[in-house]
Amino acid sequence: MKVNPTYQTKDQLLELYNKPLLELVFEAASIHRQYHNPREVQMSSLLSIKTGGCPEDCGYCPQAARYHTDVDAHKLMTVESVVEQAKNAKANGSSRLCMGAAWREVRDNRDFDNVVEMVQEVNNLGMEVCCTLGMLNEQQAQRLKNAGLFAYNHNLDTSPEYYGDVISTREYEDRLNTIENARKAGITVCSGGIIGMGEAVEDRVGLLMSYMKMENPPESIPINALVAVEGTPLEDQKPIEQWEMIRMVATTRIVFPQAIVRLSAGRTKMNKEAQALCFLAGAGSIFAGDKLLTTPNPDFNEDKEMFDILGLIPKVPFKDAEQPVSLPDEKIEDRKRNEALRAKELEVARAQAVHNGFEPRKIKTVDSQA
Ligand code: SAM
Ligand code: DTB
Ligand code: SF4
Repeated sequence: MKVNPTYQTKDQLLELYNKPLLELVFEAASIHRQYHNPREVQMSSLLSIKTGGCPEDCGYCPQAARYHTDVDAHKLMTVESVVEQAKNAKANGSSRLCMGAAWREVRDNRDFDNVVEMVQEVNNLGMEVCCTLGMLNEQQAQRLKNAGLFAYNHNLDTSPEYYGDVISTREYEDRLNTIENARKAGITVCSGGIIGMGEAVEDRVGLLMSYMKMENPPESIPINALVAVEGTPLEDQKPIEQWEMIRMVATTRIVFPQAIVRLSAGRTKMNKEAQALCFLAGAGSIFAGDKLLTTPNPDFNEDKEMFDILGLIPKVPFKDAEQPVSLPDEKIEDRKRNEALRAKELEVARAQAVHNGFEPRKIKTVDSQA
C-alpha cells in the first residue's frame, strides 16, 4: 500500500494532521509497525561536495550566492576526499551517503564526470548512494543510474500555493520534471519538504497532496524543520514547535505507509523526548554526523546515546531494494584511455630524447637556487 486509501482529500489530511496528538501518534505508530521494523532507524550521512555560490534564490538556503551568509563558495571536492569521507561515515555506522551540490542544475562537464565517479566508488563501498544536484534531465539521470546511484533527492519543499513565496528562480513544475526524470531512469526518489517557513498547515498537507497525486510516490520523504540562517530572507523565522515536527512526521507516515520518513534538518532544536515521539510516529532515518550540508547537526556520540536509550538499531544498507551494479561509464573510460595513451607517448618521447643524447630537463627548485 503506497498511499493510504483512507485519506484522499486535502480536508481529510487536514483533519488527520490536527487530530489529538496522541491519537495521531498512535495511528502512525500502528501503521509503522505493519510495514517497518520499528527498532530500525537508518543513519545517513550528508556530504556537501560542492558548497555555496548557487545562482538560485531559495529563501531558506545559506548557499545561495545572492544572500550574505557565512558560507563561502568552494570548488567540487575531489573523488579521493569524497571516498575518504564516505569511509569515515560508514565506520561511524552510516549505511547511506547523500552528496549535495549547490547547483541549479547538472551540466554535462568534467564536474559531472567526477560526480559519476564518486557514485561508482561509494556504491562499491557497499553504501546506498544518494545525490542532490539540482535539476537533471533523463540522460543525466540514466548516467547516474548506470554508475550505481540508489536515490535522487529533489524536494518540492512546500505546497504549490506557497512555493512562489519562497523561490522564484525555478518552478514547481521544473521540480516535478526532475523527479520524473530520476524515476524514468529507475532511480528511487527521495523528496520532501521544510516546515517552519511561515507556511500554513494547509501548505504542509498540500505538499503531501503533491506526492499523493504521483503515480509512484517517493520511496523516501525527508521532513526538515527550517534552519533559519542569518543573511537569508527567512533568518527571522521563529523555530517551529517540536509538536509540529511530530505531527508532520506522523501524518506523512500514515499517508505513505511504505515510504521511509526521514527526520531531517532541525534536530539540534529538538530534545530526545520529541525525537523519540517522531520515531514512535514512524521516522525511519536521521542524518548522522555533526554537520548537515553547511549547518550543525547533533554529533555521532549524542545520537549513539539516543539510540541506546531508545533501543534503536542502525538499519543496514539495501534492506528495501537490491544494491545497484556500477557499470563502467563510457566517458570516464574514454578519458582514462586517452590519459594512459598520452602518458605512454610522453614516456616514449622522453626515452627517445635520452637515446638521442638529450639530457632530461632539470627543474630548478627554490633550494637549488639558494
Ligand atoms: N541544490 C540542490 C537543490 O536545491 O535541489 C541540492 C541541495 S539543497 C541544499 C537540498 C535541500 O536542502 C533543499 O531542497 C531544502 O529542502 C533543504 N534545505 C536547504 N537549506 C535548508 C535550511 N536552511 N533548512 C532546512 N532545509 C534546508
Ligand atoms: C533534505 O531534505 N535535507 C538535507 C538533504 N535533503 C540534502 C539537507 C538539509 C540542509 C540543511 C541546511 C544546510 O545544512 O545547509
Ligand atoms: Fe541552490 Fe539548492 Fe540552495 Fe536552492 S536549495 S539555493 S538550488 S543550493
